[in-house]
Amino acid sequence: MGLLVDGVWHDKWYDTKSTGGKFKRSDAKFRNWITADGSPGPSGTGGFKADSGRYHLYVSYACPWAHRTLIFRKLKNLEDYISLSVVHPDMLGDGWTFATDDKGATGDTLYGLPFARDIYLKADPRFSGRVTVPILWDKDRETIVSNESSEIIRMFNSAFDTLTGNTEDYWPEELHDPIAPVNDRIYDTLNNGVYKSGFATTQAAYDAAVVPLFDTLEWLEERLESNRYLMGDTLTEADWRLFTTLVRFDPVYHLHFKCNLKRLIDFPNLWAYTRALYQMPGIAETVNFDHIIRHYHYSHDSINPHRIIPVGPALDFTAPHGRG
Ligand SMILES: N[C@@H](CCC(=O)N[C@@H](CS)C(=O)NCC(=O)O)C(=O)O
Repeated sequence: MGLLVDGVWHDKWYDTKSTGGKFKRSDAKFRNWITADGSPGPSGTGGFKADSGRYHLYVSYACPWAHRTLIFRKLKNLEDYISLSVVHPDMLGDGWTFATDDKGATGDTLYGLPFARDIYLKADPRFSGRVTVPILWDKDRETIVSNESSEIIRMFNSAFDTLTGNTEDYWPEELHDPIAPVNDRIYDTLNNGVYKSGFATTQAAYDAAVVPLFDTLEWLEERLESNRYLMGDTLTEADWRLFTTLVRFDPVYHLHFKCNLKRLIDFPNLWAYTRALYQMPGIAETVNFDHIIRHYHYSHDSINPHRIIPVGPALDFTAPHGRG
């Protein structure tokens, strides 16, 4: 685990000293958008036109943020249009690597480079910041289009529609307003909340994260009692953003990140909803529990110094969900 400063790699854990024990996630630095015609998106510069074979996605199967982009690549039939590399699940002193000695880790199928940081350095030899996945790469301009998952999924949602003919819309115009506060609460208290809980280095920072986290789970449990999806009958990006955290909850966050007031399976609606999403066509193929469980327990030696990988829990994501 580390970061680049002026193009030089430093093997350093997150700094929580300056924040009273709190984990603070830094903002993604590459914020351009692929658009249908190459015009600029909401941020960054233009010139990234949707095209077949031009873009490459670097992901970790373990990472919930990268997982969102894998799901959208699948849902929007982009697999033949956007190529893929998968990093090794172990993220140690060199950060994410392209080692291939683990099933599912593909190596850097584009350039054969050893480390994910080399992709950042190829885009900007003086890059400063964390080397995170997902990375959306432009093979033509040899640069990073974006390393922000919430924006990558919106590009995937619509930019390639005329090429693929897939016009399914997970961010429909009329739901932009209602989706925003739901995304915000889920991001802050749950998607990022599990990390704030798990990476806290003081009791106060942990308490401040874990209490709102379970409040949000209770709120969602109630919402899903009378709603099939977060926005009622329409399946949206809000559901997929939630799903990648829920699917990791019992295998990782409950034990490793100390989010243990309850398990996901103790919330009947949330658990059935998670199974319903898992069972949608193609989704199970994007979920790699071996990488998920291995990555967290093996990589975070300040939390799990002996790197023992827990045996469970035994969960059946394929059990009937009964949600229509
Ligand atoms: N804002 C980014 C966050 C991505 C992120 O933090 N990914 C984690 C993996 S789950 C990572 O690569 N961490 C490496 C690090 O922080 O050094 C996004 O949503 O795309």
